[in-house]
Amino acid sequence: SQPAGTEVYDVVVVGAGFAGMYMLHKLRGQGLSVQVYEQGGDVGGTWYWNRYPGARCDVESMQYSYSFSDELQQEWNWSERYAPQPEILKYANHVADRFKLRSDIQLNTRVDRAAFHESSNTWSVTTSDGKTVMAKHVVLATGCLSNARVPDIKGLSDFKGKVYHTGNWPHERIDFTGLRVGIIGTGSSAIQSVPIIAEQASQLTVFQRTANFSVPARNAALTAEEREAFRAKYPEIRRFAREEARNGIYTEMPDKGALDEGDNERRAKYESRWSRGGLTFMMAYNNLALDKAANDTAADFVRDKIAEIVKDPQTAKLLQPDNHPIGSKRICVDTDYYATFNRPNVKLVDIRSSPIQEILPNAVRTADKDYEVDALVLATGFDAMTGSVAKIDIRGRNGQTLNQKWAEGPKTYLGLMSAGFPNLFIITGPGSPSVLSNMIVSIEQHVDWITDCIAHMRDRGLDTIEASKAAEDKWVAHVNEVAQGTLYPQANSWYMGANIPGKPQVFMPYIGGVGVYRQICSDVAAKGYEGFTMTAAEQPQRVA
Ligand code: NA7
Repeated sequence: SQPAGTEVYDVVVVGAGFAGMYMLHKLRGQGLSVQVYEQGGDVGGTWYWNRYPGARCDVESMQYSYSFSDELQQEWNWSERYAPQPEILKYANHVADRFKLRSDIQLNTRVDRAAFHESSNTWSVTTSDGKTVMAKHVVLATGCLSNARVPDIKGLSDFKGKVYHTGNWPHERIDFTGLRVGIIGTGSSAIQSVPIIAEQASQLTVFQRTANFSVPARNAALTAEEREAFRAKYPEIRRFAREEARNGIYTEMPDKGALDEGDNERRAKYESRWSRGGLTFMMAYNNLALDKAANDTAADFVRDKIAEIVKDPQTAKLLQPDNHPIGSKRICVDTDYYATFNRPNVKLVDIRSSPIQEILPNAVRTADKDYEVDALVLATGFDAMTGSVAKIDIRGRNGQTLNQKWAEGPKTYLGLMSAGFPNLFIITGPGSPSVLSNMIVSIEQHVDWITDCIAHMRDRGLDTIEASKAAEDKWVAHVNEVAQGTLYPQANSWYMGANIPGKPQVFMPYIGGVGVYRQICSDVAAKGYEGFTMTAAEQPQRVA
């Protein structure tokens, strides 16, 4: 029972990024009552928070966009091959307006708690404004890279200049003109922002623990003709991205392994991918993620490129990754990252050999030297895939919390549900392709699946759906087994939880490919939601 006046919804959705917005749109289309809570001051999720200089998506915009509305994809004009963050945020806002989503989204509201009540088979959801509502289903659309991680470095709070985290950037334009800036971290966010900050700062010091592989974006304005050509092919492009591509991106699929070709042919192929630019560099051959010797050929090619671009041999050497296969950490896509180290005002500091010991009020102290800085940028990443879910106190059957259940690593069936937590869905959760894919393709697939599942339940008067423990165990083992067959576990990456001290080291995303995964999910549904347990309502009824 609930206090009189408690609002009751069919579904509460947590988050109004690309996942939450589409989830709302689809569920409303089924006539369901839906309430979305969003912590940010507006829609857009990742693109609302990540406003650092140079922020862009590294999947091309014509593909990193919704496919559910043909009118939308035919009408929206992306300005560049990789649209900048403000444009992606504008697109998110356009979608919110176009599909009249805002009326069901409560902004500036964090979900703090969600508890399943076994007596009524409903969830109570408590928000930061102190309210509690009830819902039949809860959907976590909380994002995979949304819990920005500030490292625990001694003295950080005593730093007297400004400290910025790339994943939680202020809304006003930050101008580093005339300042000595230090940036910690060299992942995608740093690699995008370093060239821009270097143009403003009087001095930029880049603190690198692990060198990353990056390929040129070759970003450029899109012409009207290019957009039209793309749009004309959209049916095939979207079909391919969903069904055939491993990572949800339309590109030619390689039919050869890297060692099947001679040195000259191979070099020419890498050159052609390099000059075309972008993430699909890794699609030059079909075994780069599987075979170390094959992978070495691609890694050597990029290391050679770094040596060609960067003039100071010592800096070039430090920038050449030497401790993980290319692609086993998220490959980066850049505009002039390596060349930026040829600027006289940019310095690379190797903190692997000489770690940061503390932050002084005006400097970064490493084991062998102090580097004076006026402002600090933390490009130190996220508590990926589970971090935002872990911040919510989620209680399932018997009062068990999701954090207790996931103490040794996330456990899900298909990345969609976790046993013991009925009617709770996760979009792009751990155990699904998620961050190894074009996120919007994966988001749309999950949202469609969840919508169909809820419709199936309503049609049959079903009250709960829950992953069975046996199906979940089998899926977790499968996700792990597929990962072990690749080179991915050879890197200390955030895919493995390795960037968070104390986090269990488990390979979180499903690497079997977007198309394969979609087929598995569809088959499960076609077989009456195999691996899930469903219970009937005593008196089939709608909640709201
Ligand atoms: P990433 O890829 O997690 O990069 C974080 C970087 O920060 C990485 O170079 C880390 O080095 C470094 N780091 C993290 N903590 C520390 C400490 N304590 N000291 C020094 N260096 C540190 O995050 P991004 O935001 O760049 O990108 C995230 C994803 O967003 C990206 O892959 C795209 O999918 C979009 P490490 O490698 O751990 O040695």
